[in-house]
Amino acid sequence: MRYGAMYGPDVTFLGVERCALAEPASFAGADVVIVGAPYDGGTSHRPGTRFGPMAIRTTDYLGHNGSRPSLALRVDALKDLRVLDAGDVEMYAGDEMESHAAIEEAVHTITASGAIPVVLGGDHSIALPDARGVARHYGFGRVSMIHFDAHADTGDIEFGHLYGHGQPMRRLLECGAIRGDRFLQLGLRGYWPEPDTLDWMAEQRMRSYEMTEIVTRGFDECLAEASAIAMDDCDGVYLSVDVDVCDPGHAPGTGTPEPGGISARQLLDAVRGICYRLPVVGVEIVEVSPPYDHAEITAALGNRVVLEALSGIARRRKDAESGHTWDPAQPLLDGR
Ligand SMILES: [Mn+2]
Repeated sequence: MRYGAMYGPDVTFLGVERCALAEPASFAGADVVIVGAPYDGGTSHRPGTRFGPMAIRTTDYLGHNGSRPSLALRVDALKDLRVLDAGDVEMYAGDEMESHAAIEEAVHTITASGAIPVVLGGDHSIALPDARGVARHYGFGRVSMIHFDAHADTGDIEFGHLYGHGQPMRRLLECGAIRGDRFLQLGLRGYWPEPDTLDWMAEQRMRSYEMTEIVTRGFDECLAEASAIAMDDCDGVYLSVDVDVCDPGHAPGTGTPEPGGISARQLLDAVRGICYRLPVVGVEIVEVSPPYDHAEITAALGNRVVLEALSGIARRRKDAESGHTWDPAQPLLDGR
């Protein structure tokens, strides 16, 4: 079933064709299936990400016509790939266990069909069922994690429970879905978590690029190093984008803003490059909270994160067929 109009009209991402996860024939042969997870019961501070999926789907000044030709990559991801939108997974207000179970089943169903799931959050608690759903298909420990965020999201017990939006990464390691030494975090900053949590992360051999390191060494160098680690003895990469990795000036509509982040431009280039260079098997964009947004800045960024990911994947497949390779950080001047 589709969730319908509870959090907005039952429209699709920029007008792509719809499908229904209960009807396998409707998404057979899809390259990418977009699905909304309007869950914000894991939020610790400002709520509202349940309105994220609809805002990410529709915030765009161009016609919602199922076509987005990339100026930079010379692909039209929504046409070159078969991209479908399965609507929103039904969420159970106040029940994170049942809600997370429904998300995990949806993501696993998409992955098992051979398509790449692109999950529109929702708060970051959904990273646990999202990445687990992918790992159940590829094998626990076989998919690495590249995680953009201001926060490590490795808390243990927060507000008396285990499954809030500050804890999914610890739960993913504990259950074995993702290996600690293939867990790459970029953009951390601020005043959380506590030292005991940092100690636990170090014991797990997680690699976190705090903003000071990114500024000192350069974002591209950190990304290249993280990408190399991600591809060492793993079969695919799960890409988790918390929009609060960007500076609040570039992404004000989010629950736990932390000053001093990367720019929207840096995030889009990073997502594009990762999806072009690496075998990405799942993507999520989380923590877009429209009630705290201004002028749709954050929703528009979320929309473009999805498009950069899809365009990178489309260009990767096109070049794999033709044998061309190029540096997606460089302008594409020959127009191929
Ligand atoms: Mn997060």
